[in-house]
Amino acid sequence: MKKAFLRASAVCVFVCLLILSGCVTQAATSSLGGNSSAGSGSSTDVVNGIDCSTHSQTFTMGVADFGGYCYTVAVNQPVTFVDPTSASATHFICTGVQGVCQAAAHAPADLAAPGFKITGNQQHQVTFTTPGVYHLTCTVHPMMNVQVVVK
Ligand SMILES: [Cu+2]
Repeated sequence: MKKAFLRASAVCVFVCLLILSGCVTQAATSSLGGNSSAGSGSSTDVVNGIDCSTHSQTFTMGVADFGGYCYTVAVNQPVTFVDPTSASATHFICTGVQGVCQAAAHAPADLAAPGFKITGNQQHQVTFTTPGVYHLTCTVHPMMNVQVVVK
């Protein structure tokens, strides 16, 4: 009798876990769900209230790209960061917001604190290997922020 009860509750726990893991998977998918229709060429590719429909594998330092915009990049394809204009500027680019580095799961190692250094007329490439939404900032210029959707 007691054994049967234990077995029944074990089955219940198993079923509950199955249901729960289904919920978690669904939540993780829906957090990126806004992008899933982008393949159709729709221009309503909005993530966190920012239009991310522009695809770019090149990011220019400064307001041009780091002025709070959002870009979509391809997974496993190098993203090039360049500063072609401000010869004397130095930037440290990391995952985070408003000049503060924050660890981001699955982000390229170069983007971990303190970030990679880039100066005028230099280039630096990083490759995102995991789809998701990443926030990048510059620790030298807290106003430099850009959102990257990798897919
Ligand atoms: Cu900067």
